[in-house]
Amino acid sequence: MKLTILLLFFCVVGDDTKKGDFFMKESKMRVWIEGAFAAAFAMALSFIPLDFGPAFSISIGMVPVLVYTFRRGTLPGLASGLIWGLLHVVLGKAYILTVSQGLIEYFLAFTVVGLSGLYAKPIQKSLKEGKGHFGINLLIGVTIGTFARYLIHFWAGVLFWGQYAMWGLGPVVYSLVINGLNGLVTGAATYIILLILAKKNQNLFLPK
Ligand code: 218
Repeated sequence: MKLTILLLFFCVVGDDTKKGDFFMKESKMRVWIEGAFAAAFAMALSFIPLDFGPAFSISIGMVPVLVYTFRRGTLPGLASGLIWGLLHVVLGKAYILTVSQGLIEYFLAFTVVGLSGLYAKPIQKSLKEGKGHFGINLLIGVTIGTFARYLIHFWAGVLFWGQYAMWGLGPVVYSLVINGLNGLVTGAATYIILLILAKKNQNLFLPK
C-alpha cells in the first residue's frame, strides 16, 4: 500500500510532461491506478485455494496483471507485478524461508511477470486488425512472463527448497519438476482465460 502511494506520488511529482498539462497528468495517473487495481485484484484471486502446500499452486492472479501488462506495456506491468508480490508478504500469504529467498520469490519473481509487456504491441496490433495472429501473439506474450517468473522460482527452488525434495529427487530435478509443472499449468490456465476475455471484450487489452 505504501508502495502504491509512493508510485502515485512519483507519477504526479516526477511527471515529464509540460507544466500545467493537467490532462496528461491525469492520464498517467490513470495508468498507475489501473496497475494498483490489477495487483489488488490479482491478490484477491491468490486467495482462491488453488494451492497445495508451498510447492504446488495454480497462480490465477496472473490474469489481471497480464491484462494490464498487455494494455499498458512493460514498465507498468513490472510495477504491478511487484505490488502483487509485495501484497503476498504484507497479507501473510508468502512462504518465506530466508530474507534472500523472500526477496527472490516475492519481489523479483512477481516483478518479471511484467516482461510480457515486451509483446504488448504485437498483441494489440493483431487484436485491432482482427487477423488470425492474435492467438499466437497472446501465447508468446503469456509465455514470456510466465517463463521468466517460474525460471526465478526454479532457481529459488534449487537454492532454498532442496531440503523438501520428495520422491528421492535431487534439488535440481525436484525444482524443475515442481516449478515446470506450476509454470505450465499456470501459463495454460492464464492463456485460456485471457483468450476468453479477449473474445468477450477486446477493449480490455487496448489502452484508452
Ligand atoms: C521446489 C520449490 N518448492 C517451492 C517453491 C516456492 N514457490 C514456488 C512457486 C511459486 C511460489 C510463489 C507463491 O505461489 C513459491 C513461493 C519453489 N520455488 N521451489
